[in-house]
Amino acid sequence: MLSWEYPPRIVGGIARHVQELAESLAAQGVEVHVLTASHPDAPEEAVENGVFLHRVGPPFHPREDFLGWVLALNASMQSRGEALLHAWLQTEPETPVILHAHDWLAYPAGRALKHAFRIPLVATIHATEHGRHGGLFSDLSRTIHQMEWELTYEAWRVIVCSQFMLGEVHRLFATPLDKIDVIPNGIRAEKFEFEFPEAERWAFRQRYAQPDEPIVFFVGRMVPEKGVQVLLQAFPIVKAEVPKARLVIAGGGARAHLEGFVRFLHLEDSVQFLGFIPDEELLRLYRVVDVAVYPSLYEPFGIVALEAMAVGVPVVVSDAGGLKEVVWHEQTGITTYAGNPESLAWGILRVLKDPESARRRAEYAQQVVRTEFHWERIAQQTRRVYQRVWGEYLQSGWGR
Ligand code: NHF
Repeated sequence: MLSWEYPPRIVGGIARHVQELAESLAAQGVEVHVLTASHPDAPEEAVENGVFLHRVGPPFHPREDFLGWVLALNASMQSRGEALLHAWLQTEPETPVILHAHDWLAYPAGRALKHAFRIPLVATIHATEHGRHGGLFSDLSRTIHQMEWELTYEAWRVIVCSQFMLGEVHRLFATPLDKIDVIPNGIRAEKFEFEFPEAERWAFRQRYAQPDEPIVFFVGRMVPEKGVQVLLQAFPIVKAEVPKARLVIAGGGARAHLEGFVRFLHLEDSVQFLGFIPDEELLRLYRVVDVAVYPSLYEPFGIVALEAMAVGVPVVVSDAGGLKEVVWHEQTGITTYAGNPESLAWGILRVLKDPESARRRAEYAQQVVRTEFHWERIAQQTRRVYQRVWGEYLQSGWGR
């Protein structure tokens, strides 16, 4: 597998996806090697929970030359990949080997290794540049779009995480529908089931709010498509009916403009930005908040909604992209109109003003997460894709 992020390097959902998929595949007997970017706090070569990790290349990406860094990372992934493949193909030439690239950020290395060793490449498209920006408005975006298209073209099969993404990839890249497999993302619900005694829980909650103040929670990157600005616009409407509500916003990225907007709204006393938070704090936060809100304008899937659902926190989401496949309106949560603060405020107030129905939906959501979105099943579906690809590859005459 090739991925630009893998814990402890976490930028967005891909890191979680690749780690949990890789570990679940390993638990099912697949030997998984992940080529990924190096990180100052992680070993370059390691076996973590059954997964072989090879962290290579420059650890930091300069803001002004992201593409240059991606290409440098890919050159490093390619050379480490070459060394691994040479060794395996010499010692075990009969063992099936599949390359699996996650998003355009791993495309150059994936393509190079595919052609050098004549082994099949599978691609997961987690999101598209066109979707993220609502179009292609810069040379960088056009370059990324081109690389995404090439990745879908070079891949033997393409995996996407929602029906929404199936449509988007087909529409943007003309990928044949029968070349795409839809496999949802999952969540490891167990990670939320740790000991958190009542007294400790209240003390922790006190850092963010008083006991009688309901906490509205958001976690995500501070980029326009995740919709924090819509949530800030909705919050005065929420406060008009529930004056004690507090908003806690976690996630990395530049936020000076959002803080300025909070001051403009005179909400400084009830909105708190935490910035990027480690998992330890995130998991605890989920255990103390009253509602989790994901108001994305574009969302291929939305693993964060699964996180809240796994813990039993009521969710209010927008109906963008895959989110409405993850959260079933009125059954496992509330979906609202994307980009519409009134609609979002309505959803949040529905939870805050009727906690009993919210609790019922959250309980059902907890069950659904455990049956529909668990990694064991997703890893099995992924293995089926690998098996199909390997079978077709052997028949194809293209191989080694
Ligand atoms: O969950 C992992 C993630 C998705 O919606 C998410 C996104 C990028 O934006 O598949 O990839």
